[in-house]
Amino acid sequence: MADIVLGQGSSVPSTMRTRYRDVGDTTHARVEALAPSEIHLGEIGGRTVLVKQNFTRPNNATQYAAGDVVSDSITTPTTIDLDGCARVNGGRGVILKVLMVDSANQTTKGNFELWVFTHEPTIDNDNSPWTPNDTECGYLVDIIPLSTTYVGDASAGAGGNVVFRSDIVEAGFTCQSGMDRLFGVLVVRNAYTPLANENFQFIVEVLQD
Ligand SMILES: [Ca+2]
Ligand SMILES: [Ca+2]
Repeated sequence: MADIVLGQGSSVPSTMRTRYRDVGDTTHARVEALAPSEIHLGEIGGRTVLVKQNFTRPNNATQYAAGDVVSDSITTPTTIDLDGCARVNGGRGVILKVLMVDSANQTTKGNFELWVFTHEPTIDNDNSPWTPNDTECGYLVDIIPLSTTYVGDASAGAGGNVVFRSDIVEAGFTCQSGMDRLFGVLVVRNAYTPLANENFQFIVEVLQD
């Protein structure tokens, strides 16, 4: 005889799947197994991933004022989309740390913050003041100062690079339904003179639930 399978929605719990396996002639052995689901066995403390994204700022070297947004356009800027922060859509996790690799090694370093949201805010144009509204701020995960700088290649300007490192963050989040993404906005807090087409790479360490 063939195996007999009792799937979800029958007389077994929705998380289980029961199979009566044919072990010869008219005899069946009952086998219980977990149905395909989000249940994990033997996993302790979630798992840690590095979420990466980058953007290139506009082709100008216009000095920023404190409080300006650093973004990818002076007319149609986009947020820093951090895909895969959660393991599943609507999932949860904790941001542990952020590294930002700046393609330019300027003499006066930028003093940057990464604002992280669960819902996409309206990002301001590059080199314009950052103006999140009250509703948008209600979706903040954290504001992460990129407070420590490490010079990589010490060549001046475009020939060099600098790594900005946050302190330990520990910012918990729940992604909005249907998304595993968080949204970032880079804000500068000093008068920073950038390079044209300066690139910013983000490496976000996330402990996923
Ligand atoms: Ca460089
Ligand atoms: Ca400005």
